Amino acid sequence: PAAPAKPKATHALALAPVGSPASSVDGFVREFLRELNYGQGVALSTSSVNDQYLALARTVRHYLMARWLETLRRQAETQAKGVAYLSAEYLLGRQLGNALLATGLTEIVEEGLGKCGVDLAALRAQEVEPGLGNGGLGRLAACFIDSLATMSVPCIGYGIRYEYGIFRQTFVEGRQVEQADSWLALGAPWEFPHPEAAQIVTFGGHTEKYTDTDGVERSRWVAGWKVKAIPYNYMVPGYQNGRVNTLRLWRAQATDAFDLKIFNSGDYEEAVRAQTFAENISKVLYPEDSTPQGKELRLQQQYFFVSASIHDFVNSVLPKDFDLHKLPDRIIFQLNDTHPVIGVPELMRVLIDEKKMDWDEAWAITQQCFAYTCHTLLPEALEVWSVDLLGRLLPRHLEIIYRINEEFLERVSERFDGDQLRVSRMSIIAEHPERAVRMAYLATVAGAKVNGVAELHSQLLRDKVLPDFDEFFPGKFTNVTNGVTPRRFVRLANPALSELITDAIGVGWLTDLERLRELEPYAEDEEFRDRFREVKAHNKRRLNRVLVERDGFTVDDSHLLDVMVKRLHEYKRQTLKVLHIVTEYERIISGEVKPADITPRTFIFGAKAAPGYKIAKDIIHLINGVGAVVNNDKRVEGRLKVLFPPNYNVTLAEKVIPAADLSEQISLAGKEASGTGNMKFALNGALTIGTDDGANIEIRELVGDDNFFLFGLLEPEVEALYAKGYVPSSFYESDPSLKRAIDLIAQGAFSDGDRDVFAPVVGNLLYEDRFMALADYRAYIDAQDKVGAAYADTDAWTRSAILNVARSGFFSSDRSMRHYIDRIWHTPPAF
Ligand code: B1H
Repeated sequence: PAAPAKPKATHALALAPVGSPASSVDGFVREFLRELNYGQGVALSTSSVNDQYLALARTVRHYLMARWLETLRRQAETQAKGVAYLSAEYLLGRQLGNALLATGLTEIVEEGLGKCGVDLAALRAQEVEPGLGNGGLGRLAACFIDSLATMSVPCIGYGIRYEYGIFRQTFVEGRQVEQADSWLALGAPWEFPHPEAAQIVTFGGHTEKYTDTDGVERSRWVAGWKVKAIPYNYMVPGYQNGRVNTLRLWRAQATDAFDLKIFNSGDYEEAVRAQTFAENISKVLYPEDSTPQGKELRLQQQYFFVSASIHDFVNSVLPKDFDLHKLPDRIIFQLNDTHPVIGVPELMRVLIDEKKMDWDEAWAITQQCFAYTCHTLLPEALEVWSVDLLGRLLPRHLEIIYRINEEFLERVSERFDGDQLRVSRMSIIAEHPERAVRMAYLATVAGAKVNGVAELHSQLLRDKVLPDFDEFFPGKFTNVTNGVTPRRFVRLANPALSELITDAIGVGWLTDLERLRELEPYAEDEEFRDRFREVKAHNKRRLNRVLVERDGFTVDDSHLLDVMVKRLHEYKRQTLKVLHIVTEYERIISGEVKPADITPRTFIFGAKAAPGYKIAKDIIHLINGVGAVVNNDKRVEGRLKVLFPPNYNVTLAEKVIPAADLSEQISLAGKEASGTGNMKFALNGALTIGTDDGANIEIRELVGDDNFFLFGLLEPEVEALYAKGYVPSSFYESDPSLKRAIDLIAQGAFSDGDRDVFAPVVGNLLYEDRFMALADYRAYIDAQDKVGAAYADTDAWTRSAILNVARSGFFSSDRSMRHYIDRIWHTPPAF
């Protein structure tokens, strides 16, 4: 088929009516067997589960195809303004269930497969999720494109088709060991490669001045080497609305020049090495969440996908005769953090060097075509690229950045009377510790809007990180609080709760999540509460089945399920959670409490550590060490249990979150930009124990203080304590229960008596504790005691859980998208 980006033969496309093939059980069975026999080349009787899964995926694809082509046709016809979402990560999760939900085919498929003696659940389980992201940032991108499709807003997602996504985590003697994530190994039925629509991306070389044919003096980039970018398209179906948007991920390939070398140079080995070098660019996702390393390959990845995307959009998606002066009426490039910010000088280069625009024109257009979302406040997470590296890899872009900076600083100097301190503070180029480009500054100067991802985060961004810019660009900064897609995280992940909700308030809430408010009165309805509790218990039993099979763990549905799932990072404070568990354990073994007197709890952790993040890996080891001891100590009588299933990912999240009673959101105030797991838990009826941080604040405001366990320092108190001089050991000395917990760890109670194993973690807590776990310990333990007591009042707890669901509709990513559309993009629904 022709590349969908250029649907020329509209008459041919029109032959496929929307909704085809026939949506009947028999129609489905015909299609499925055809895919199995003629696509997969096997008979039903001899087919493997993987054959059946691939055939099913391709069959379901058929049902979306006509809608996809129709979406593209209408877009080509109307040229409606759309969003190009630029993101280095998309943490998509499994595709089959979502495609079935979007098409409304689940029942038909279940029945049809049943006729073939095939179990849909087994085929679902066969899918390996595309883990093309680290955590919240990548999952947010996936939620946003789902919402845009569901809201009929034109959007093309651009990113990288990593051959290896986020590593697969295993534990060996309690320590994290990483394995390559070969997500493509068993086939990739959801992707559509289009090698004929490849873009060329160049690197290196030098720039030179020349006199153009029109007599104008121009600069040009004489690049040193190039790679091919092959687009792989993925369907992004809206929820039962007939729209299918596109996600376009790029794969790096050597250009023909490399192949020629093989024949011409006679140096076969060298030629193949060159090929490997090119293909390395899309080989693997960097597994650092929030702490980017200044690695050359990473900059190559960033430029690779952004350059391919901008060229694709300008030269292939737009009609041939498109007047680029109107670009801002047609597209907004949304920068998902600083990773795609090299797109700013790239668009300038395309407009000036390739399209021969003059600087001022190009700059005016560029400033309207980009908007920037910041996802962090941690200083170590703010990306900078050394001038040395940038100049070597992208010499023309460095020139352009210099000029943008020069003109910007001139304006600053003019406005502030030559205030040199301010000028150097605001420079896009940092001078220390080395000359480097501050990507967040570049994005802020170029972006039409800059947004943070929760109220507190956006406020701190303006006040603490970019105050000079807020002053210089009034109105540029705004907030859009994150959201999550209710299709995946309520409807797909929690069918039992979804059914209960629909029984109570009817359909419609799934695309209008504020309607969950209508559940509020049901909190007082005893029968509803019973059913709600039964849903939780059902989800715990489902989780039990998954964990038994996956890891040999059991989950008791009478336990309070206390869950902390997120990337392992010191600021998120998994160690604080560990201190709570150790405290509970110590209370039992010291005889302070009888096991029978405590609320039985199962703690579930899920967390990957960046492979080079030593202390994070030590903390994983500690959690496993604590689990091994607590779970096997007879004195505990099974009243406490610590489970740490390895390789937490979207697939596991969909099973864990609906089963949870308690959601742990315990970052140090001011450090978690938003969090999105927090929203998923609340929407699934877990109560939150959390700090005054990120979107926790908005959750608490909405669900109400009575239905949320708040604890810990507030952000200004954190700042004040830092300023005063924080001495963690003073908390250790003055709180006997904290001292006992830390001493137990230090004495080797969780490491077979070996005092060295966890010494780095203990030492870090006592003498550094950058994220003030010890300062918040007492408040946390007290709050947890309240949780334990509250859970014992089953009815009151259930009431609170129902109110959490009823009052969390705000956290739909549809609402986030509405805000981006209204305040930033100005891209109304197309159809
Ligand atoms: C978030 C990142 C991130 N913020 C660098 N920053 C990365 C930074 O590969 N890297 O180098 C990867 C990821 N991720 C998260 O974004 C925030 O910590 C969360 O609080 C927030 O909810 C999420 C979505 O906005």
